[in-house]
Amino acid sequence: MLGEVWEAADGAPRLRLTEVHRFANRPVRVAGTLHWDVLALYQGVLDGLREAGRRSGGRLAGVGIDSWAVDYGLLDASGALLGNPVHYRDERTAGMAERVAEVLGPAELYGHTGLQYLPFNTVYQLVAAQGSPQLAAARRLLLIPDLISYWLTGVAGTELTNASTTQLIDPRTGDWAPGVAGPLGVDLGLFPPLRRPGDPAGELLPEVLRACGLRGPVPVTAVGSHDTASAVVGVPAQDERFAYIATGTWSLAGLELDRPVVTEESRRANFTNELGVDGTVRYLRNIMGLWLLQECLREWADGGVEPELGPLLAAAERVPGPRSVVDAGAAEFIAPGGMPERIAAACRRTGQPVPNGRAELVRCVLDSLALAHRAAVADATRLAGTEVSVVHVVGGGAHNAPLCQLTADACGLPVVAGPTEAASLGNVLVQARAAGRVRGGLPELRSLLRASESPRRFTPRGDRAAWDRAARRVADGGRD
Ligand code: LFR
Repeated sequence: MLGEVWEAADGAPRLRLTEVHRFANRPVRVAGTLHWDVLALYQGVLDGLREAGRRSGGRLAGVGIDSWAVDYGLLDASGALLGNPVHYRDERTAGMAERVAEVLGPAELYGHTGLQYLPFNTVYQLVAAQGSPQLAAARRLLLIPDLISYWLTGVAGTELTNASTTQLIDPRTGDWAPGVAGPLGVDLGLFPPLRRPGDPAGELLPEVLRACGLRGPVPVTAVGSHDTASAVVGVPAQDERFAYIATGTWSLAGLELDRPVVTEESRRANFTNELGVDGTVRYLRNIMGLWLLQECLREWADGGVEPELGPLLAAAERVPGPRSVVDAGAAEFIAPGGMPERIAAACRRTGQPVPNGRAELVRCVLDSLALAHRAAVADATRLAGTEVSVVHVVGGGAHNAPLCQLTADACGLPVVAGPTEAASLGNVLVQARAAGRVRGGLPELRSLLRASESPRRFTPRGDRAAWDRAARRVADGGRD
């Protein structure tokens, strides 16, 4: 994505974002393990930089990297990558929560880190890797955006917003949590020094400049390198009374707070305290998100071609609902494969009608997501002792009008949908500020966003009771 800050006729800055290159991210299962094809991703990044440079006369004012969280690459003493990073959806973390619990109970672990239990948190991946020759040979661990940044610059660092998803950071101090790493035998020395969004992260190496046809120097800036941290910067909120849902493969639903909520009640509600840009806390819950739909589409592909989403969504809108709903927070949906059958099985198990045909199944996914969004917003406000007057939906799902409307209906709150590219916008805004092109804190960055983007508004429609009943069906395992 190429971001440009330009001056409008009124003399005020505006932001423009252009997609210059898109590449597939295709995980590869090999010898029983699901990996990221990280070199293909790096090549995609180089191709994108070359295209961005071509469109801006070979000059770029900066580069910032964000990606999904928790996963990492290991480097040996010479800085060479030791194997392809393992995908967080790989099964290697099965049973790790139990193993960790023998050393640190769930309450104690939450007390240190305030992080939601997700089976794939980095700490469980590292415990699963213990004893492997690869980990033994490792001298450095780099989270995915830090790895890309290292290849581009030769400079190694650990960006804090993403580090906060490892379950090795204390959200109160914004520093490592030795009380977790020590007892679990995790070597914090593998992580290079922490850096914060806005910190310099090196310059593009001469070989990268050459490969991309760029003129140096091109500084690389640490941004909210966790995509969700950047997406929250990209929420065009007008004041502080908002909830956000960053929708894409995942739905990350919650609040922006100035301090973490690390209570036992919060742990039981499976809320996370990830760190955000400018010292904020992302108090949110991970919900399965459009992954449920993506996996259905993949399953329904005919000769490698997936069915078109538009007509399917239109058909799903005509199905009366909410009817059958599944728990879109359940770990049973994390792994890839067989999604339509798994959703049908969950409906059957909970005594609800099994969706009949694609439209009904898509409707079930949309209703289930809307319901999970509502629960997350309600629980977050209750646990943080605050209220909201609007729900911002950003990310890919902001394009999905039925999902936005159903979310408004279920929450009983207006939904403001867009921008879809919130993560890229948040990334670029933090770079632009570091480069001195824009000034201020998150409110100023967001007002620049509002001047540059036009989101769509969805007003809640009637029947709250139907959503209450659907919520009970999920909570009670199917009984109305
Ligand atoms: C979204 C996201 C989520 C994280 C999940 C796995 O893209 O980064 O925030 O929990 O991917 O890393």
